[in-house]
Amino acid sequence: MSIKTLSTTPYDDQKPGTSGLRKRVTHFQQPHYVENFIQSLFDCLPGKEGQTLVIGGDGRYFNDSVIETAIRMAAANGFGKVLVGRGGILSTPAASHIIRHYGAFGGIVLSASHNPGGPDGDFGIKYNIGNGGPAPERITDAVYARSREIERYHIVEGGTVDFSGPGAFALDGMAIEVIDSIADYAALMETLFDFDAIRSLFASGFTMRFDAMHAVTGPYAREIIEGRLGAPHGTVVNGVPLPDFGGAHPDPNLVHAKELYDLLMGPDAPDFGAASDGDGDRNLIIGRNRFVTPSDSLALLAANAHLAPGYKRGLAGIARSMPTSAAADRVAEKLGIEMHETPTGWKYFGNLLDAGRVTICGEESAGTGSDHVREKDGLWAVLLWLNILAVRRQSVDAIVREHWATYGRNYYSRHDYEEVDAAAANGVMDALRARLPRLEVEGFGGRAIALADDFAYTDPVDGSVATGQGIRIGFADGSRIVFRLSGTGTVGATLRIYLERFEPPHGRHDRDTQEALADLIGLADALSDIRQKTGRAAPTVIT
Ligand code: G16
Repeated sequence: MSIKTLSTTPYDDQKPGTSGLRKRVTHFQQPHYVENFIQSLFDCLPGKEGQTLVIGGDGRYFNDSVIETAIRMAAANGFGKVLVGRGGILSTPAASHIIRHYGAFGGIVLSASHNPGGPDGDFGIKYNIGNGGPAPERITDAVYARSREIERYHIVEGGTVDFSGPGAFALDGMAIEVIDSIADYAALMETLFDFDAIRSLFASGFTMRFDAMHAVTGPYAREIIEGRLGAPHGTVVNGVPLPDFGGAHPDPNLVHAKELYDLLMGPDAPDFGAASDGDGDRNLIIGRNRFVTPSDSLALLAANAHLAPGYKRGLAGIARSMPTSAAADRVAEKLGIEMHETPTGWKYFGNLLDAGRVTICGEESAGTGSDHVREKDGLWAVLLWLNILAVRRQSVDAIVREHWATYGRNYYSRHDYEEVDAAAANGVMDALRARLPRLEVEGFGGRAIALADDFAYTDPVDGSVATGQGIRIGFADGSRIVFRLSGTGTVGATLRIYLERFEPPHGRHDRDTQEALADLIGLADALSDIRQKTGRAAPTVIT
């Protein structure tokens, strides 16, 4: 066993996106691609010597191999200890909790989230800092810069690295502890939610289906929902994590979780349906005959959080990503608490959470979470919903309708054009950007435009600035269209169009969403000329 320093040549495409470096597995399998990125990261972490690093991933294809490489490189780069998930598995929120709970220096989380897995699927590497949250841009920018000049990496060769079962061992002087994160995570959930109340809800005959989509949440959901909360065996389906997610796309939306959606809309619907994604940080919430949009879910959770013991003292504030609907803003206004609008990416919530300025955060991309960790947390959202249902003893549909009657309804939808030619997608954005200065003056399609800009954000805690975060076009009546390029795709570009229209408390809340947004959809098409510029007749995914 010895530390080797091996020479390498840089790649020029290791720029982390919205959430770490995501590429096809085959891309990561290029010679030294993984080693280059991990060494670039370690080179940008002063003070790591002797510290503890958490390593784990969502169990997708290539997870084991990269975990072994990361452990060998951590030992060669002077870390004192590695905490690794049993079998290499840690959900993203559990990894965040483990980093915080054990006071680790940081963590490497291997996941491409909701993207498909398998030899031809996607892979990803992300670094989380000591607060448990995704590394801020100053770190990811430094890693990218380093990756463009790297010439060598350090690795321990020889010795055995076996993280298949619990235990502790050492590699060239670095301690390695294989941990089972499920118990730690479940214990944290017990501090936040009224498990007795939820147990009585299930005991009263309440029915649920949780679709773990053959992804990382399965074992956590089985332990908590079926084990500790007493839901009948079989409540959690697709609960065994598979390296290729059973060939499916572990994205809990209406397209990829269609079976769950159909069940909840059908004659044999359980009371409550939920799903989580590849690495367990996203969630989908569907009541019997009622899909809850992620933006509405954020607002509803914020308005009802006080019903759960962990939040009974109220919320310090709420934060949402810019493209998320303004439904939560109305709740913050009523509660008289701070509301923050940040760029897309959970990393932008970190400072606000650390500073105690917000308690709950959420994004339209099916992510909600709180200050209990520094990542979004799929199972947390499901448990908060269950806690609310256990206290209110109303259906999801009734709770949603009551919310709209109080706050009004933000009709909301996202239209995605996936795997579009990158030049064409950039062309759409550039043309829109060029029109911005005229739009506020001239309006469009006979509509007055109140706001037309490319979203920029100044972090109120550390003053850091993020620009170019998406084109916002706000109409005088409160409607809004946002155009943005995704930062998580791995092939070509994904263009997202976010559409939102506000219907006041006493307005019509029972319209079909696409129909209620039809005029905005037409305006978005006309403004962007997207069909002609991309050659696409329609969006790939509508959520
Ligand atoms: C990641 C980020 C989220 C972001 C989402 C969508 O989620 O953590 O904050 O909202 O991507 O990003 P984009 O619109 O750029 O594709 P995940 O679940 O993929 O890690």
